[in-house]
Amino acid sequence: MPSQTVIEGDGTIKSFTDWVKADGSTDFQPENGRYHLYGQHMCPFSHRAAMGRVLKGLEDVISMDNMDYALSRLQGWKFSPEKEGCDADSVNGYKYLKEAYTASAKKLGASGFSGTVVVPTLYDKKLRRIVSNESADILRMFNEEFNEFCTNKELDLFPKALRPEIEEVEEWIHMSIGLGVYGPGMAQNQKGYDSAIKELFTGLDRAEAILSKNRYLVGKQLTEADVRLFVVLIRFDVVYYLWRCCKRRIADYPALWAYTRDIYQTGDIKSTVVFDQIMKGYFLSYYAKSINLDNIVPVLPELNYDEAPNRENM
Ligand SMILES: N[C@@H](CCC(=O)N[C@@H](CS)C(=O)NCC(=O)O)C(=O)O
Repeated sequence: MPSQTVIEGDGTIKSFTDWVKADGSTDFQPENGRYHLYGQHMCPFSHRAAMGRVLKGLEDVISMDNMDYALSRLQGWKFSPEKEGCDADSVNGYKYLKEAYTASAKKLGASGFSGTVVVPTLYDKKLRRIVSNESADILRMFNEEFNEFCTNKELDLFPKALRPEIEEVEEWIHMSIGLGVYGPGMAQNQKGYDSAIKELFTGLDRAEAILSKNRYLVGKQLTEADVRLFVVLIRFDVVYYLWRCCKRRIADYPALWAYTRDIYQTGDIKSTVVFDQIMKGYFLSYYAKSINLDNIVPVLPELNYDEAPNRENM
């Protein structure tokens, strides 16, 4: 079957956009042990995939390696098994993730890869190529396509009846919060900073209003919209707040704070939140270079994510 990954006019590939499908409509059948996730705990997008994997009970079905947290501008993501909590490439033995991208592009007949090498990356060990490097798609594949093998079939993060509403909520959350948290830190002048802060906190106030009346963003159940908001909220007070998003902490919003703890304490989600790597990742990667020239990782703020959320009856 033809690959959905596009070879651009210049002969290169910019992103991998294939899908694992249980209905046999693509070359990528769900199989136990066939797929591998390259991720990094610092990254909120990678965290979406890691949460999907754990929530659906796919830890034994889809293997995973955690990259070095210190993302380098020149080399990109690398494997540093000598660092605590970081893995070697258990599939290909590569040193850099870009090697998997180049080899996969060549395998597809392209001259090379010209996009950004990102985490998360979903890799097929059987066809020896990348399937997808888009977290939103990987989360949906984990949710829907591996039900034959996962331990939590019943959980549906993207139920048909709620799809339009989920997509609508995700759109504004992505723009004003998911991307919005980078605006204040990256602003280059006061005017840009002021408008970035306004957009971000308007989004957070909107989420607070919804979550003060509802346990979850959409319907009465956990959906992918919650996954996508949670990965930002759990990083907010320990990273983004320190990156000039300092009007208010999540811990100062009653509903957002309780909601963050509620999701943190759901299933095994806690195991996907590695604060040490989140802090190191943000403060030692090239992202931080403009505001943290000295490679100092600040202390983890004292916040009790294990405190009871008391939201079960909402
Ligand atoms: N659209 C991608 C974005 C993923 C992404 O931007 N990941 C960042 C880390 S948080 C990355 O790998 N950046 C690599 C770089 O900037 O060199 C997705 O959602 O999967």
